[in-house]
Amino acid sequence: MDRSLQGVSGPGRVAGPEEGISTQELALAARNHGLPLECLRYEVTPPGLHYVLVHYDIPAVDATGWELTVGGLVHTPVALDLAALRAYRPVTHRVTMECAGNGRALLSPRPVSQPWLVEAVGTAEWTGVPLRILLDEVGVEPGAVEVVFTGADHGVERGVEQDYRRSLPLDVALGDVPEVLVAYAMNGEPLPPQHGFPVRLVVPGWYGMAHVKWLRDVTVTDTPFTGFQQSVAYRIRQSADEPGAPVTRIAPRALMVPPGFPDFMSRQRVVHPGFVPLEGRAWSGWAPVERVEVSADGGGSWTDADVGRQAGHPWAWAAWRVLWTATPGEHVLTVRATDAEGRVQPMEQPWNRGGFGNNLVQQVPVLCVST
Ligand SMILES: Nc1nc2c(c(=O)[nH]1)N[C@H]1C(S)=C(S)[C@@H](COP(=O)(O)O)O[C@H]1N2
Ligand SMILES: [Mo]
Repeated sequence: MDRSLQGVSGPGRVAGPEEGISTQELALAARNHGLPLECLRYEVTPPGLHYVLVHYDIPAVDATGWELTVGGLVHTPVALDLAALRAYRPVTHRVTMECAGNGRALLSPRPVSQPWLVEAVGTAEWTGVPLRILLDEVGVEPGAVEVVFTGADHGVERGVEQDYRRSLPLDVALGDVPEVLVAYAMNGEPLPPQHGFPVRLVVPGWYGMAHVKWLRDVTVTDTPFTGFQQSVAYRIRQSADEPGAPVTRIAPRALMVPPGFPDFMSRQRVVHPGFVPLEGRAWSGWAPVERVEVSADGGGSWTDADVGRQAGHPWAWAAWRVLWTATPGEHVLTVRATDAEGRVQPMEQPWNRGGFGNNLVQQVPVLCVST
């Protein structure tokens, strides 16, 4: 038996044609839960219903004695405790966050990893200090190119022992659209342990991996960060041997509150004939969602849904709604979002080895039965 880390931590791979979900993938799915899709009905996701993704363990972090260090290529490095962070003027952003691997388990072939269907999304009100305010205060020195964020969690991935660590380009870290937050509250309460207590990064519009939880250090650097979560993971690749492109902002996606009622085991949706209101949420990390269309015939014809923007919340999902007339028989409902920059969800799966950023349209089979 291989006693090195490689023995417990294999390379990334794609499932074989007939390979079902493994017990390892099930273990990940049981730890990392999604948003029950009926809870798309809430504009702000209630506590406990927001999706969770944790690579290693939820670390034990004691708020007493906890400090966030901000240093590297700066004039005056600082260490800030929670009281020091709370002393800044608090800023709140309502942000829809989605895991870059959302939709992965529906891909064919299936990348073997956290097996999300489509439910790795949630919207929360995050409160904290804008990162640019902290960086202005410590004084970023000339020659800085990136900012590296380190979490308090530690583990092994693909044979590499590591702290969870990601970077942002300096212009993104200092930007005000989106405004990156060092957040200490979620929906007005201290962060729950699974969402990064006591402090996490929030990068509105970007996929989840950028929002480093259990944040303990911020370091300004003069070279691009090449750590595991930046250069190995979270790259869009067709083959294992290419460097790939980094995963950044969230591609547009619309999801539907599953109509009617479900079967316990199969989750098959059942409705009765007549008017069935269809509703859900749609988002894009690039631009506001401008259009949501629904098809009841597999994409042959489309009906525009009413889209309600959240005034004052540019980083939060939009509600959509349309009325469908159900007739007895089997139907497949499809929903498709388009953002203001013309990005539209594809009808064919966008595939890459990690299953990142794929935003295939959602398809919901519905059985309509007479009462
Ligand atoms: N320190 C740390 N930060 C992390 C992660 C992690 O495992 N460790 N997971 C990332 C990923 S992949 C996602 S999708 C989001 C999930 O955030 P949530 O669990 O609050 O929804 O956190 C990100 N931040
Ligand atoms: Mo993620």
